This record gives sequence, C-alpha cells and structure tokens, in this order.
Amino acid sequence: MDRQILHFDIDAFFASVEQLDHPEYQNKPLIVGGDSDRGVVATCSYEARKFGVRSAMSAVVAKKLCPNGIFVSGNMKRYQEVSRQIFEFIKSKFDHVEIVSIDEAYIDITECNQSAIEIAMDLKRSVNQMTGLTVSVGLSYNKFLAKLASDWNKPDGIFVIKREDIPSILLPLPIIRIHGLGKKTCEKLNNIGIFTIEDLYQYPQSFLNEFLGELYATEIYHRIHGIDHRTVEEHHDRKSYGKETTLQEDTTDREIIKGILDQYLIRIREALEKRSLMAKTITIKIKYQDFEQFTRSYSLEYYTNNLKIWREALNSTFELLELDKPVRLVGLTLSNFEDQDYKQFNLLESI
Ligand code: TTP
Ligand code: MG
Repeated sequence: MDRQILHFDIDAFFASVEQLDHPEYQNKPLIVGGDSDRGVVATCSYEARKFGVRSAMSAVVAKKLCPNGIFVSGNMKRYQEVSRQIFEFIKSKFDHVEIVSIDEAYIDITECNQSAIEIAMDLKRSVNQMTGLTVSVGLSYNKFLAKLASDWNKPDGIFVIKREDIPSILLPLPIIRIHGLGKKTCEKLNNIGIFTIEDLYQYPQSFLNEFLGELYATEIYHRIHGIDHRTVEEHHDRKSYGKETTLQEDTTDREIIKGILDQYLIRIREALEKRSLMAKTITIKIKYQDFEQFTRSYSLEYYTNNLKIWREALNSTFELLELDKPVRLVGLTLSNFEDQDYKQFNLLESI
C-alpha cells in the first residue's frame, strides 16, 4: 500500500509574522532583511513577490525592483517562538512528524483514520486559528512529491499529487524545481539543452553522474521518476555530532575549506565509532564574511559509519555549494543516528 505523506510549509513565514505583529505592514510589500548595500533578503510578503523580490536576493536589487518595499531587520527569537508553538501542536496531534526547518515539516499520515484532505484542511484551520498564519500543504505518496505539492499553489494552498498525475506534473517541470538540484547544475544542464524533466528523461542515470556524483545522481534520477523511499524521521536532527570553527583568515579557496571539512569528518566519524553510532545525514555549514550563513544537508538512504561513503557524500554535497563570497566559518555535522550495537542485536534476534 502507498504511504500518505503530508508536507507542511508556512507562507512567507518571517514576513507573515511581522505583518501579524505590526498591522500597519498588512497588505504591504514587506521585505525581511538588512537594507544596507550588503543586506540580503531573508524573505518577503507575497505583495513584494509581485515585484519579483525573492529570498537570498541582495537588498540593492530588491530595492530596485520594489522601490516602495518596507524593509525590516527581523526578529529571529520571535519566529522561533511561533515555530515552536506550531510544531508542539502538530506533535501533539500526530505520531510521525519530522521537522525539517523553522517553518516546514513532513507528517506520515498513512495510519490516520481521517481522509488526507480532511486532515490537511483541519491542520490549516487549526494553525490559522491559533496563530493567524496561513500555511500550504502538499499530499502525496512520498516526501519529494509532497514537498513539490505544497509549493504548487502557495499561499494558503492545498494540493494532491497522485501516481496517475506523475506524467502531467513531472514531465513539463523546469529542472530548477527538482529539490536537490542547485542553480549552477541547472545552468550547466540548460546549456546542453536540458530544461525540463522530460528533457532529462532522454538520458541514462550515468549521464547525471558527471554533474552530481554518483550518490546524488541516483537520488535525483529516482526522484524524477516519482521514486523516493525516504521515511519520515521523527527524531531527525535531535542528536548530532558536529564541529565548526571561525577560520583564522577569511578565504575563498575551495581546497582549503574542503580540507578542513575532511578533517572534521574524520574526527566526527571517530567520535561516532567510539559510541557505536551510525548516521544518515551530513550537513555543511558556511558563514560568509558578511555573516550571511547557510547549511546544506544530504541524507543517505541507510545508516553508516563508513568513512569512504561519508567522504563521497561530503564531496558531492560540497561540489554543489556555490561559494561566491569570502568564508569566515565552516562547520560539519553528522546526524540522524542509529545505534550499531542495537542493530546488530536486532539482527541476531531475527536469525
Ligand atoms: P521558506 O519556507 O523557503 O520561505 P517563506 O516561508 O518565507 O515563503 P514561502 O511562502 O515560499 O514558503 O523559508 C522559511 C523562512 O526561512 C523564511 O520566512 C525566511 C527564512 N529564509 C532565509 O532566511 N533565507 C533564505 O534564503 C530562505 C529561502 C528562507
Ligand atoms: Mg515557508
């Protein structure tokens, strides 16, 4: 039987919280992020999106596109508080919840008695009554498609992707919409005439290897064919081992950064081995000279503590990073653990 996965994503999260807290911003083009020359847009209200303003855009460009935009610097503590309130509520209602970011979660609702649509409508209504925020919900039989669905008719959307919808929905989709494909990779593929998933279908999986490395290539190849076996991990990121340091000097040298990450990987893996832990997820953290920061994660489909596999995952993830400014801090984390001894114990029991 197919699983039923719900993906939940708050609309214009930081900007919507600001509009709720400051009614004078309602229905206005609101941009959250510093407005200095070096400022970056964290997010913006849908009123500002009409002008083409987007997350991660420089404030200078945002101002040009939307001269009447109101800039606010944002209040992370407040967003975290709202996020916590919503996810505590969701966790009290559902057994299988994986929180993936400050405003986004997957819920496995396969075992729920109500219909998926009813569950989604109830959830949207409850969150709206509780906080005043609107959310978009996607429903499908795997995580990749559920996430695609929640994005489909934002804001305040609800969308279902069924198996029979795969050709009509996936084939015409621009490749930039494939979660996990970076802008640079898409540009390279565009340059050789690949614009949509249908274009990509003409090539074998091995073709993607040279762009993405084998690990990612396999995953992306599966995704575009509607296959994604990743489960909803309730304890996602609850435990992690990581290391990060501010560099002695800011650098743009990728080899230096890669070398540091590799050293971290060796040490983290050793720490895990001592505790008989295997992990599934690797996360790279980068902070630029101007303090803008981001993380990029990759999850394997199985738990491991094999250094060779982790190196491959690290390298593939690193290759996709677009480092366009001097870096001041790098970090690496392994998370999503399973106890190796426990697993061996289980195996013995089942023999
Ligand atoms: P998103 O869910 O990607 O964006 P959003 O909620 O603002 O808008 P959407 O309606 O499209 O879901 O990210 C959640 C929050 O994370 C967002 O409100 C601000 C923050 N964020 C950044 O700070 N920088 C970024 O580049 C992105 C994408 C998000
Ligand atoms: Mg959102």
